[in-house]
Amino acid sequence: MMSRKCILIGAPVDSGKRRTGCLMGPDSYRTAGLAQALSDLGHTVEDMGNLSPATHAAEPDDTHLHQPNRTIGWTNRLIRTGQEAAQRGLPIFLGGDHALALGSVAGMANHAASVDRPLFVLWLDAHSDFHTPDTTGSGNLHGTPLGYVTGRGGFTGFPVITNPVPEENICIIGLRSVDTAEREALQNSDIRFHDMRQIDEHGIARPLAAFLQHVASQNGLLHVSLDVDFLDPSIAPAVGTTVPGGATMREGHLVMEMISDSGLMTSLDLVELNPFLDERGRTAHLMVDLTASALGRRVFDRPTRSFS
Ligand code: NNH
Ligand code: MN
Ligand code: MN
Ligand code: MN
Repeated sequence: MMSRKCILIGAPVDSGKRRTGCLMGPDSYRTAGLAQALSDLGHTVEDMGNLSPATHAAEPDDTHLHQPNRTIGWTNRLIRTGQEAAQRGLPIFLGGDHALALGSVAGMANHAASVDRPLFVLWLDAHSDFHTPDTTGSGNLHGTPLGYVTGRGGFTGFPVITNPVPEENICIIGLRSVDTAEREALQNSDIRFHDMRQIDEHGIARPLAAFLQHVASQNGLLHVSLDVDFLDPSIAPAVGTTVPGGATMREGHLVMEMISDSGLMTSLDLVELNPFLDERGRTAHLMVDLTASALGRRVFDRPTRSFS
């Protein structure tokens, strides 16, 4: 495992939905020992502390959207900070809700363009987050980042997407809650998506291995966006939008271990942790442990026996 420079970017974004608490996420990851876990693996760790949103206008009162202007402020801040950090190391965005990914992914797309490599995105989530401001029923912008970064319309007032992520560069795994408008848009898109039923039938390794192989063949950068609700709520209760039937402990770790083996990951989001809903820090600890798996933590360096 290559030694990396991990840059922790505290992004206490809490504007992406109505239930608050995700703003405590970054400090919860710190308390759960994220920096130590990474340095124990031989990585260098820099903690940039917690960011705040760029200056933004007051919220309009004539919109179905929840706090659009604060999310615009966050998006501006995260694009700039993320793009700068990506030149120096591997940014790890400590959320914060998933609205932070409007900025983190757009920033990584700009970075990828600047080094003339394609960006790929692995979206680990119960939800597809492919809404636009026009299609969202809830008005919660944490349901829109994949719509935004692929260049779908309707994001008035948001930074213009200069480097849209091609749909065929995106893979979503873990789906079990998809709104009607998203389902139709997804099915008409080139995004690769895998719901839990497919994972039950064929396992989680197969679609992931295929995607990682594809990223490698294109010499791509890989951004991983890990939503707490990818995991089953029985092991990861600290999230506002629990959906039963999620990934198990081992499925979660296997995904991260395969990402680590691939050596492809160049940036990571840890999102939707709501520490107010946690049980003695267990969800924060699990997210830290999954991050460690993605960055090289192993029981053994090599499989001790081949079963093939
Ligand atoms: N699709 C729903 C919405 O747009 C739920 C989104 N919630 C999430 N996404 N937690 O990951 O409101
Ligand atoms: Mn999400
Ligand atoms: Mn989700
Ligand atoms: Mn631990």
